[in-house]
Amino acid sequence: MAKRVLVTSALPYANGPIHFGHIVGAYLPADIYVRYRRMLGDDVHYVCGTDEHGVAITLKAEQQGQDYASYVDHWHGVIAKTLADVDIEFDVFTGTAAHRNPFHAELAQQFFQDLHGNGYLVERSEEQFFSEKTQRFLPDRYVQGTCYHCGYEKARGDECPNCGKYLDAKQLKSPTSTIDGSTPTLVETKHWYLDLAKVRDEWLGDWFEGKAGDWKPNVQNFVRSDLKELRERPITRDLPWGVPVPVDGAEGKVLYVWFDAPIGYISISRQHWEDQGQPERFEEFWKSADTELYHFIGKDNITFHAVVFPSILWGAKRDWILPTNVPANEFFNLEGKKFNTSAGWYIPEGALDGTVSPDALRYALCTMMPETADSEWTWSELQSRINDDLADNLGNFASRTLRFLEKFFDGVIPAWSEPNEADEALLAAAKAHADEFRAHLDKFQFRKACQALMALGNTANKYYDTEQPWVTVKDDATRPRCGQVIRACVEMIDALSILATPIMPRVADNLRYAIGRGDQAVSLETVGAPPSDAGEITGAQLASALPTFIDAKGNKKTALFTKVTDDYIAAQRAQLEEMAAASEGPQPDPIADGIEFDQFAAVDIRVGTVQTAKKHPKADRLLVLEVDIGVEVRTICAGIAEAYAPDELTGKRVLVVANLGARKLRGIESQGMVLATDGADGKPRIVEPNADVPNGTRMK
Ligand code: B3M
Ligand code: ZN
Repeated sequence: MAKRVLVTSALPYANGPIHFGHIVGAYLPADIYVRYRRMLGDDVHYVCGTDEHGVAITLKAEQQGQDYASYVDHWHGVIAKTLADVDIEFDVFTGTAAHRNPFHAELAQQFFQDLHGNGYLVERSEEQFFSEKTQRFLPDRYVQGTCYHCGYEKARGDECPNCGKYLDAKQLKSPTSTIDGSTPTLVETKHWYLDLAKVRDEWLGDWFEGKAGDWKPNVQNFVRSDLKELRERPITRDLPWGVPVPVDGAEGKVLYVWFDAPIGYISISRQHWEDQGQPERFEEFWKSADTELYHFIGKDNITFHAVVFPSILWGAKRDWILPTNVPANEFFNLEGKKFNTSAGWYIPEGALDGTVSPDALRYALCTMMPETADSEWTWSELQSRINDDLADNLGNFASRTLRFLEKFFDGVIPAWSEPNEADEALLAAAKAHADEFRAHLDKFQFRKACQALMALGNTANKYYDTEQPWVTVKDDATRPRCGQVIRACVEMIDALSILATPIMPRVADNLRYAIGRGDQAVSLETVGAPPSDAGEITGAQLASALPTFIDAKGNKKTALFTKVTDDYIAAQRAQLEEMAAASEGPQPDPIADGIEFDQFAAVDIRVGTVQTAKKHPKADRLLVLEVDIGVEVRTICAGIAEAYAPDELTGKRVLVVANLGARKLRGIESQGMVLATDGADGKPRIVEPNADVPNGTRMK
């Protein structure tokens, strides 16, 4: 019987790009799981969208002078594309903002009211920072100040980026508003809290423990310690963007982003079935106790999915289903360090294009998945997985079988006939690998599922080597046996394509077209069974179904996978180091103490042109310039010899501080100063005025 299955991945914040760490944590495993369950014949819907509310978003949009809706639209598009590029295929990908999802706000408000009515919300007034200057409250990171744990000066109102502790904004030292720089005052405001301890005592604790053993160990351990320390969580904010709090007198207040975001899974589903013209399926899925519900997330989202969201679903008391499981992954690093775009520690867009196909990338990422502990991307691991596993194992088996058929059997796949013991053993081994594969995926062990796929490849390659079809083909007496062996190899390509289906969907398709089964349904049940149609197969695409590529000599070739070269890997590593080094360049100096306008106006800066330049006879660092500043010609000693040869300065336009007292520099009187700054290499650079400004013009 087909089961109803809902799969979700964490709704990515529409607030920046997503990288491999996110993909391997929450999207790739979900997508593989969805394809796997579909292959089992289940009725699976994969639901996702962008998370479009919250302070991180409003603050960035305001800083960039963009309206909130256009800001989230931009990131929605970028994120959707990144996910599509690795073939993450959702049934629906919308979001939580009102203009993208007409059902979201109403549903989130209904949850709020249900929880309120059922006694799980606590209402409380408390003081909160307020900017008199802009007349608005300053929740979370709208305030910054000095951390009262570690002394870090730019701690945010919700969290200290230095020591990682959660903060009570009111206790920050020297708080300032991040939007207007003013010192905020404390003003009384009303907020609602979710009484998690009450839910835990009534139900949550028993529910969670009742499923002990189902949870992945990382989730189980994390939540157990969380449950002990549950406190009330504020679920509203004073903000101009979000889902309005549905209570009279709550103008200007919205639901906290972490309250409305998981409800997004439900509202996005609703939208999905409305768009499909099957609105009745929404409740059929979300309110039937036997629907399975899986949330794929990264470890930083465990509390919200295994504690807070179940409490919201249960506390509303409207028969919403509860998560069947929350397969959370740990963190994914890059070559030993956290992915960090601003520190230059990331894989630049396009780095894999033309070298690593989306399928090869999916497979490699899957083998590196941080399932039980943090893990990392290394370039050498990528190379081994593609070359050793994909090219030498899978690719080699497929291509030698297909080319053999083309060469010795005129492209006709022989009938399955008179299988011997070795063939029976081969089928039994294939079935065993398929069973392992299934068991691993049922437990969300994606790395082990990859190993089962490779084990099947090894079994198939060994069979080919042992049976030596290249020998048996030569003799009429053994040729029938050769035909059966190569047919058995075709059945192994079939089996490999089936196990590859969730992980490498395109490769699986290629393989199935290669053996003439491109249009047939894929089922794990058939792996290891003798072929249902034992006759010979004509018209299969064979090696021409495999992807084409241009080899080093410029020839067009086909191969299931192309190998990754040492040069490519070395270049990627070098590029990573370069990007990191470049981003460590000089940090801008802090802004100096304030001055009055008069002080600025007292500095007389004139536009000039260098007439001559020569080396200072006694100082290597200095050049002696004659500069025409309109009113007169000045002699100026400038510390720029390190960066400029005297010749290249003649005719250069400069800015000169003209009323600076003259001073002698190693014997030559310098009558002013040429404005310069430091380049990225730390060497001086002359500041040049606009070309059409005459000498002598004063800067103001
Ligand atoms: N947007 C956090 C994240 O992207 C958050 C997840 C929401 S899931 C309902 O990691
Ligand atoms: Zn701190």
